[in-house]
Amino acid sequence: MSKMVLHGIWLSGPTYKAGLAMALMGQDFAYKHVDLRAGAHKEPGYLEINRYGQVPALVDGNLKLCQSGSILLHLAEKFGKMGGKTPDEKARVREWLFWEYDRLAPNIYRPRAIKRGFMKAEDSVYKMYVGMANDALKVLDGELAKHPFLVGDSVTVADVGVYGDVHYAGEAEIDLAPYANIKGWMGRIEKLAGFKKYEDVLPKQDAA
Ligand SMILES: N[C@@H](CCC(=O)N[C@@H](CS)C(=O)NCC(=O)O)C(=O)O
Repeated sequence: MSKMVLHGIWLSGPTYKAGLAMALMGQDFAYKHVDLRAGAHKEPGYLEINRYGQVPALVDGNLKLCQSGSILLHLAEKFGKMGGKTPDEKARVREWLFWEYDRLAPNIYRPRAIKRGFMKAEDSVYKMYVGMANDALKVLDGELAKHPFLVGDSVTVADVGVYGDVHYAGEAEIDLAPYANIKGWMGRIEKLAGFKKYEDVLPKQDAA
C-alpha cells in the first residue's frame, strides 16, 4: 500500500491540522511542499488535486481530498481512531469541526496573516477579527471547564481541528492568558504521544 501524501506548506495552520492528526495516529506520510509564494497552488497540476487552489490536500490512493476538516474525518474513519466512540460522539466531533471553521479558524488565521505581513488590512479590521476570536475563545474556555477534551474522555480530531487554530493565537497577538481552561487543554494535547509542533511535523521541502 502506498503512503498517503500530504500537500501543503509548513506555515499553514490547516496543513498542520492534517499533519498533527497523522502524527497522533502514528501514521507515516509522504509530503509535497506547495510554494504558495510562487503560485504553485494555482498551477493546473495542483488544481487537479485541490480544485479550490488551496493547501492542504491529502492524496490517499485514488482519493484526492481537500479541506482540513474533511481530511481529519477521513483519517479518523480510515484508521478507526480519534473519531468518537459512539454515534453521538461522532456527531459532536463533526459539530466542533464545523464550529471551528465558522467561528475560530478565520478569526485567528486572518489576524495572524495581518501580523505576519501575509495580508494587509486596517487596524480596525484586525481588531474586528480579534474581537470575534475572543467571543469564540470564551465559548471554548467554558466548554473546556467541563471536560478534559472536547468530546468524550480522550482526544479526537475535534481537538486537533480546534488546537490547530488556537495554536496560532500568539502569532495573531491574541492573548490566551484569560483562558486558563484552554491553556490546560493545550498542555494536555502537547503531552500526548506523537504530538509535534508545526515546525516539526511539516517539512520545508518534499519528503518521501
Ligand atoms: N478551509 C480550508 C482553508 C485552507 C486555506 O485557507 N489554505 C490557505 C493556506 S493556510 C491557502 O491555501 N491560501 C491560498 C489561497 O487561498 O489562495 C481548510 O481548512 O483546509
